[in-house]
Amino acid sequence: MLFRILALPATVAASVISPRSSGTTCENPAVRKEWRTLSTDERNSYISAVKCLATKPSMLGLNTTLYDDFPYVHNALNDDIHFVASFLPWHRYFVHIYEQTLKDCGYTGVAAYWDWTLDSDDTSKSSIWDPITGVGGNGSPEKTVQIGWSTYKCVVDGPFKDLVPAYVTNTYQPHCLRRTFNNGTEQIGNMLSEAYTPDAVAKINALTDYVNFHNKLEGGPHGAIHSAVAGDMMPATSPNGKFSEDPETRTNAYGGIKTQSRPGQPAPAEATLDDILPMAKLAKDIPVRDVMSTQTDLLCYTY
Ligand SMILES: *[C@@H]1O[C@H](CO)[C@@H](O)[C@H](O)[C@H]1NC(C)=O
Ligand SMILES: *[C@@H]1O[C@H](CO)[C@@H](O)[C@H](O)[C@H]1NC(C)=O
Ligand SMILES: [Cu+2]
Repeated sequence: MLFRILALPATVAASVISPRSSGTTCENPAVRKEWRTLSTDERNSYISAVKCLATKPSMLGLNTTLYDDFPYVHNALNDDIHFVASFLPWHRYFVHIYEQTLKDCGYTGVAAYWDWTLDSDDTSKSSIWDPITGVGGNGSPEKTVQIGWSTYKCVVDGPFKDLVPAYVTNTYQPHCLRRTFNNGTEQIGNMLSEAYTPDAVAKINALTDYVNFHNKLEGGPHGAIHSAVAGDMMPATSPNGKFSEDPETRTNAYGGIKTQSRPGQPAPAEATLDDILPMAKLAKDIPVRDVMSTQTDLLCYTY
């Protein structure tokens, strides 16, 4: 399963604009919850909805499931949405679409996220991996899958042990859900937690320059969690639930490179709020400015 929730604070004192768009009907924003604060019913409802996605047809016209549409689109757009200015707004919009799709499949709660900082003392022992109250644990050496030249460990407990993700990158290759907890070597160790301790995340949140903030967040905690869980990666999410310590100035702070910077290529254009977030038919493509605030008709949530 794949869900991410990223806050989009940070900033540069770019423009100072009210955090709410005018005319919003977002009077009572949904309050997103950390996984472990969901009630048993909410957790079960969430898990059933993820499983439901895996029983519905693709909305992209693929011969795979609605569940697979999300990793498929995320991967297809990989180079357009990572290490560029739109990393945060794109993922914010993507998570919103995922949440809506879960609701269409019967989920009745609010979007959930995993606060990595709560586990940084010993990530591999987190209750998030619990087979009953969590999402199941590490891959098992007892059940493996061969993909290309590599052997991967399959998740064998918890609600997603029978999930069969269809794609490896964008190649059709149905396989078990894979996880290989690690610390950059073969060891599990503490799963690169230096990058997402409460302190490390607080330092990033305190950055006032959008470009700096986005680079440190993407390259730091976000990258560490991807690498440390490995395999198909799992429900990642927000290290940082808070929308912003300084919404007045931060809401419309945006900038940086519009496309990835490549050696030998001309320098990328400067990103703007009018840049379009591509969603590859999963939803409407919209401009960055439409997701700069979470308290609008479109998004309407808080933490
Ligand atoms: C689905 O499409 C893939 C190509 O993307 C093909 O390899 C596979 O055989 C198809 N599966 C079914 C069940 O039609
Ligand atoms: C990984 O964990 C092992 C065992 O705990 C430790 O010896 C090693 O230094 C760790 N490596 C990193 C990069 O944290
Ligand atoms: Cu991504």
